[in-house]
Amino acid sequence: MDKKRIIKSTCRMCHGICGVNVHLEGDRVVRVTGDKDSLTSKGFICTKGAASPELLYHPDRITHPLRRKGSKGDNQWEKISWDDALNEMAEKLSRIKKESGPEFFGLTQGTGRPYVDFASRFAYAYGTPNYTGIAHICYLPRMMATAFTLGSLQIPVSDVYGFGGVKPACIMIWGCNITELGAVHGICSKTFLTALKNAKKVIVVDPRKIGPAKKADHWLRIRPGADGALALAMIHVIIKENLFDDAFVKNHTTGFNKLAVHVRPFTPAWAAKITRIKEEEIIEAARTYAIYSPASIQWGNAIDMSLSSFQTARSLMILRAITGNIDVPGGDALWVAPDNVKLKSLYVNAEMPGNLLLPLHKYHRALDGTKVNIPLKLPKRMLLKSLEVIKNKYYDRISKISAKKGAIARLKLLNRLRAPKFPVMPIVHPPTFWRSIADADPYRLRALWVLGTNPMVNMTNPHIVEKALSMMEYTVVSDFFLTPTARFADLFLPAATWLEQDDINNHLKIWCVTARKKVAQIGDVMDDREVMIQLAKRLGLEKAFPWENYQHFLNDMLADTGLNFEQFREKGIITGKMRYRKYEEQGFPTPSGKVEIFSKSLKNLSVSPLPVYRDPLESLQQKYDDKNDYPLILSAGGKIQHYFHSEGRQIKSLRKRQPDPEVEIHPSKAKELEINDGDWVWLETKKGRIKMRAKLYDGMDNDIVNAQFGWWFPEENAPEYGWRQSNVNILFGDEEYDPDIGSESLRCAYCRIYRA
Ligand SMILES: Nc1nc2c(c(=O)[nH]1)N[C@H]1C(S)=C(S)[C@@H](COP(=O)(O)OP(=O)(O)OC[C@H]3O[C@@H](n4cnc5c(=O)[nH]c(N)nc54)[C@H](O)[C@@H]3O)O[C@H]1N2
Ligand SMILES: Nc1nc2c(c(=O)[nH]1)N[C@H]1C(S)=C(S)[C@@H](COP(=O)(O)OP(=O)(O)OC[C@H]3O[C@@H](n4cnc5c(=O)[nH]c(N)nc54)[C@H](O)[C@@H]3O)O[C@H]1N2
Ligand code: SF4
Ligand SMILES: [Mo]
Repeated sequence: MDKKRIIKSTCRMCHGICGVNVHLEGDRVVRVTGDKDSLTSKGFICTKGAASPELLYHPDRITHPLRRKGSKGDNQWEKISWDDALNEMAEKLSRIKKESGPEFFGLTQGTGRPYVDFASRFAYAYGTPNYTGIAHICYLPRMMATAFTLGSLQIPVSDVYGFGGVKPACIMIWGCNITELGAVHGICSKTFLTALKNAKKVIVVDPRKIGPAKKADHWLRIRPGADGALALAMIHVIIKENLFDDAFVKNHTTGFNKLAVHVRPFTPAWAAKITRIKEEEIIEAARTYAIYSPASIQWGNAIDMSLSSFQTARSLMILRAITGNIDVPGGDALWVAPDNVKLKSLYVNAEMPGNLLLPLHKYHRALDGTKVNIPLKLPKRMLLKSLEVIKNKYYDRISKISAKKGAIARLKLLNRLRAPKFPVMPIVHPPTFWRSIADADPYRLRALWVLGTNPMVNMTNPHIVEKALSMMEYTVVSDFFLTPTARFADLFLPAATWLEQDDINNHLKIWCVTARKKVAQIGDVMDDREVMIQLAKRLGLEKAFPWENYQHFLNDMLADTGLNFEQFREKGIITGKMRYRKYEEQGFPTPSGKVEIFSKSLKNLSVSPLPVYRDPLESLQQKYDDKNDYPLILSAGGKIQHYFHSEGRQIKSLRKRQPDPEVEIHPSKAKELEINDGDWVWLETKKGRIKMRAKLYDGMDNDIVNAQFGWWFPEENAPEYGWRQSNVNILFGDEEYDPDIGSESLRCAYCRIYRA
């Protein structure tokens, strides 16, 4: 019989926070279970994590590089070697750089996956500003709000571990479904649930009666898209009733008096009309949040998808600040990363994303810059010279003093160079990126690397994505499977899954790094980071990728710990030394050294320096003169428990749990429309319609429908894989965007629904 072994590792079927035991029989991974000894997850494992071996051994996985045969999009391939694949790609990229300039290459990625530390670094080192992803609707609005308020790219996180001996007395869950999803942005749901049980007061802000809402002290059943109004009204109440933390406000914030005047009109009565939450409930919840201390806000992705994503996130940061909850035990923690591991998190290690590798004058050519076609006006030499000075200063500051100050400084600088449409968007705006390829405006990219993302399903306006992909001269896709996106590749690079990776797992989990261990190798798959290191050699980018191979990179990251990767694997975890109230000694890394309630930096970018609210329904109403034809409010997204985004539909155990795409509809509305539970229905907006299964759900208002996102059907015919049938993003075309950061209102749109 094959020898049985258990290897401890870190799961990566989502953002990766759970410690797991990988069970092997001989060389075969037979099971993955939760690790009771894990400090982050205490034995938890979700269905996705447990399905990891199914992903590893899936028969549809592509395990060798493929080159397109036949015409683009036909899904006809020939197997080639890695050497051929990398040589071809390097040759192509070198040629394009020489003929047209590096900006004619673009790179797009998905949410944080293991490759995340390398992707932007690769693009910037190559010399293109055209790096993008999905961040405008995921995390970035909250991250940039943190940058402009605390001066830091490090987002405060609910102190669920209670390292300071105190856990939150009050937890406000805002647009976040962590208890169902398994893990959200670096917190495991089990750890969160323990903290939740411990809290004296729980507030839930969600249009749906999610698990914790059932027992919450306040369930604020908010109308979708109205979060910004509620947040402002809560600030109003807390200031009016003198419930703020006087000492913290006095000593550690700027602009409080301006805020107090600014929020006067944002009364609970004003917000009640917009949010559908009773005035009294708003007041009571604000009191609870302010009085029960320490309090923390567990915020979620719903905030990132409105027409005031950035501003709402600013309001929530301000709520945290004026109640004195930032960086205190049991409040909203700012983790201390292990200080001797070079690779902490890209959010605290500003070197890793490689922003500084891009020559400044190249920013000028970004696809979403309004200046792109205008020649630099100042004598070019002079301008570039002064920019070099700023850049050097900036380099220095960013690496030596703090990544945080650098973030704002960088953005301001980029704004001067790029004049982007969305002033607080630090990378190319994704919808504009795709539109620009389709329209060749301001110019058409010649080569594109789609690295671990499926934009045909996760992007709004997917018809434009399709058009863009079909027009590209040369597209490389890195993935595990052939997807509706990969179909358009000229070159397909098969990626390693987490069971095939060694890693210093760092993503977001910044009070520790944990080990991930390679236990298998299927076919010729390769870690995306090894791919980039090997490509860098061929492209002369060794300065940015100075490692012989990926193993050397890992050892380099650990060099100051006294451990090599093997030893780290044995140890399993390196933790930072948690300290709270760091601001008392070092202030906040903002220009003023304080929490910037009023932000001059924003004012300089022509962004409201105090938080405001924009109602998506108001602007939608102007466009819908036939509003009666689309009488329901659509929340289009929300993550699915058993899948990570558009992944996993080919994994049997997961598909069994969630076989069909679902749209939730209130039973009374369903009755009115003669829809039964489980019926196939058409869900339609002005932009298109899709088919989903109706799921009757009474935990929300009767004019709201809530649709899943991420659907395509790997079992259906290639090359389309049914991507048009149930893809919720078909319902969104050219949208109105949040003017600050470019997000779409995906949680609040008008729709109608009827039996198919
Ligand atoms: N299982 C699983 N886990 C995941 C992921 C996954 O795909 N699957 N994805 C990961 C990623 S990248 C992300 S971004 C996170 C996202 O995870 P979360 O931050 O939890 O966000 P969502 O699940 O998108 O939505 C959270 C909640 O928002 C509510 N909601 C809908 N509209 C509104 C609104 O207008 N206002 C408010 N306040 N609430 C609203 C929904 O009812 C839902 O309960 O999850 C991560 N974890
Ligand atoms: N309407 C609507 N749209 C949304 C959302 C919503 O709520 N509503 N949510 C948004 C959010 S929050 C996010 S984060 C995005 C998600 O967008 P993405 O993060 O891009 O997720 P996927 O669409 O699943 O595409 C990821 C692809 O990468 C592959 N993959 C997985 N891991 C690796 C790896 O390590 N290496 C490589 N090379 N490939 C890998 C998978 O097989 C899959 O095909 O979608 C966004 N789009
Ligand atoms: S929550 Fe994420 S990290 Fe944890 S077991 Fe599930 S997929 Fe793995
Ligand atoms: Mo996300």
